[in-house]
Amino acid sequence: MRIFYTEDHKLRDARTELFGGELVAPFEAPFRAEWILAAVKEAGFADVVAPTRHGLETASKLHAPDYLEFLETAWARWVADGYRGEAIPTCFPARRMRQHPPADIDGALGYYAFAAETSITEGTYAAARAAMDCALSAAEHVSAGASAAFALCRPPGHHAAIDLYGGFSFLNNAPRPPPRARGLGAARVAVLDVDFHHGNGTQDIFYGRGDVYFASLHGDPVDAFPYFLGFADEEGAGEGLGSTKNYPLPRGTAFAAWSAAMDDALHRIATFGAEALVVSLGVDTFERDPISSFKLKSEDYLRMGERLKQAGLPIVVCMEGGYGVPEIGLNVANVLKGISA
Ligand code: Q9C
Ligand code: ZN
Repeated sequence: MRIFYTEDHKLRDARTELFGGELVAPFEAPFRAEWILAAVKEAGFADVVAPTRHGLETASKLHAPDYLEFLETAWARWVADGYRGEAIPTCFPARRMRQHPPADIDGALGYYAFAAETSITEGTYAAARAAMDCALSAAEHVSAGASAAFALCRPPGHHAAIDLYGGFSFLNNAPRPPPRARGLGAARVAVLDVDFHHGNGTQDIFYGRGDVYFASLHGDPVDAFPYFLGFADEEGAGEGLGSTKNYPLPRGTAFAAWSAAMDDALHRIATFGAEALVVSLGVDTFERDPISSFKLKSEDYLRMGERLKQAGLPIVVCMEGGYGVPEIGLNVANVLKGISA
């Protein structure tokens, strides 16, 4: 399985994350991609290539133009206003307030953020573009006939919505239907999001579309980030009605219950008639993940990969979350091994 990776992910190296009332060293940091790359190489995946640089054509179909312009210019605007720390929003257009982007960068941050933990820094936009390049290149590789590809995306993308960032995500990396499939016209693609957190961004982008099925297994938003989306009664809207499926799961969920939910999701994806599968792979479902509460074990990720392979579809795996512990590398390698078996 080919792996798409670029050192440009290191351009995303924030000093601060707002956590527990303190500015701490971010959980989403460069060591993650380095550990994952080392582990997949160790596991025998030697075909590691740099992504092709892409323009904003695909991003423009997923995100609003004003949002893309905001991301590209936010850091320069923040510095120009004389702020000395990293860019963190402080004021949000909450209930009964006006939804419009202010000219002031401090206000614009709040308008485009749905969460405040994620600082914007000098290299953030360039790194997010590079992550998107990995996802696009992996999708193109699968379109050219490969049965699977792994985009080692960093920063992650599944929380990035049409015009919102947060949850360590800026540009959505997940929804990259292989152009071959799109070219068929009747193309149907499924995104299966197995990160511990609900993929609110991906859901938002495809909520009204009937040609993309979105299924997410995640910590129940009653007690897990992103708190305000990912409930079982969200099923899509308009042409997309019935094309969104959420599996909110309780704290402490282990592989037996988790994999039963994944089986249900894959059956629905088969019924939907998907021709390609995009997997938003977070390994923050691991039992020792520092910010999550599921109980998956390293060997469970092998079973996960084997079950994904059984779907019998071309697979684009995009890296999302998974934090803190060395096992993130092994866990990702095990998923890839299962898919390749
Ligand atoms: N007390 C991804 O895994 N902070 N993003 C949660 C919990 C944000 C996770 C705080 C977690 C974002 C891609
Ligand atoms: Zn996550």
